[in-house]
Amino acid sequence: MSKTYSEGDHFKVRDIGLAEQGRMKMDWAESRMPVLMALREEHSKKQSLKGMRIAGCLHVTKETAVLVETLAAAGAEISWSGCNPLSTNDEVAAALAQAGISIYAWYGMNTEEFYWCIDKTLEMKPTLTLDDGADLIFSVHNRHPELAGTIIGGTEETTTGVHRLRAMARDGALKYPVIAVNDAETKWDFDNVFGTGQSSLDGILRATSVLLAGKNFVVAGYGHCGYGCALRADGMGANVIATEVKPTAALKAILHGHKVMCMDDAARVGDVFITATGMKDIIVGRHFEVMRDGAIVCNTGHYDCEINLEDLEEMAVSKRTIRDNCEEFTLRDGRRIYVLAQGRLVNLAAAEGHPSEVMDMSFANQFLSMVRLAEEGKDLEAGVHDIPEDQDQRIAGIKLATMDAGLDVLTPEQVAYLDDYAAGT
Ligand code: ARJ
Repeated sequence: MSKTYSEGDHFKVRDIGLAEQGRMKMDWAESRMPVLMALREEHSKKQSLKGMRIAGCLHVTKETAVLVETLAAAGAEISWSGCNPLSTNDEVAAALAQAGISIYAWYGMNTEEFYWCIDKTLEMKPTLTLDDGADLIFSVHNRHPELAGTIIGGTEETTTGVHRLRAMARDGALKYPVIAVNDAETKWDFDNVFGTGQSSLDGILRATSVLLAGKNFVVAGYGHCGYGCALRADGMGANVIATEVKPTAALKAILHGHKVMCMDDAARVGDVFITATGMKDIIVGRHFEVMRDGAIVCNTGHYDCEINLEDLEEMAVSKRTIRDNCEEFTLRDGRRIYVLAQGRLVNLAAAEGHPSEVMDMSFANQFLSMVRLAEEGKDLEAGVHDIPEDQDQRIAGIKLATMDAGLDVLTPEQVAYLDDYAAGT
């Protein structure tokens, strides 16, 4: 990989010369993100974020760029880094840098560079933080605690991050209010299901080009993300096998028409494996030991701990990159196992992440949460806060209006009927 960079006083990206291609990707995304664009129009007039300094740590994609430029249009000063070493789109990063946004992000960075980028974004002494995976909030708390005092609040995009922040809040360790964007219905019920389903299969197909019809497709974790992957793999004719630890989730998978097995059994029969659990060590040495020749293994969870690649490295006699984002490990007995995107989020590393249409709603929630924090964050207690219910309906309403759908309205009599406990049979 080329180790040259473009650097300026407000950015470090792979190649600023890619800005024009990045801008075209952003134009494409804007035309598919009507909710965020409506919010941009409204809040650029109101300047709702004037005086706010927002540090963001979230995958640098064309959709994120639309969010960034919406925050900037509303008056905020921005400093951004990516939240995964393999998810930055270098063209988009260049376009944002070209537009004057402070940004520190490039595809293929190492862990040290990852934290260097986060630290650069913190130099602005933010008033708000915006996270996906909570690495920025953790950095403030663990390495720059002196910054917490001037931070009004933050947001968190994803299940894994919200989970950890709730644990932190329970221990009394979280120093400022954080809004759980993930837990909005217009986020988890769309992004996590339909976004993950489509983009993960997109990543698998770009990295392998295999036929899915007739394959045994093992989904580890039948939460919202796993459900989305299963739904789409099933639609392409694969035989879906789910693995779970939670009885109700396992039961759902069965009633959706899938097989449920423990991983020790699924490992023997799977052709394609995807982990979507948020838990470490889902696929480990003893599973690789029994896999079929040619098995494909990938992850769509936030962190790269779900597939134990150290185990596989130890078992392999050779390794080569056979296609982009596809590494072939050959074991002692000659079996070959293919790992996609180094076990990192396959949908962002090997494809482009969720489509713009679905990120539109996730990022409308991010944007409105930033505005809420700017307006009333000082009155919110340290801890994890939910999105208000009316925000979900408002976002869904704007989205629906762009979709040629008709929506019925309850009459006053119908509204009264709902609560009428005198009316029975
Ligand atoms: C930015 C994306 C994209 C995309 O909202 C999703 C989530 O919860 C993630 C966990 O890290 C990934 C994030 N996501 C998916 N697709 N973020 N742009 N196109």
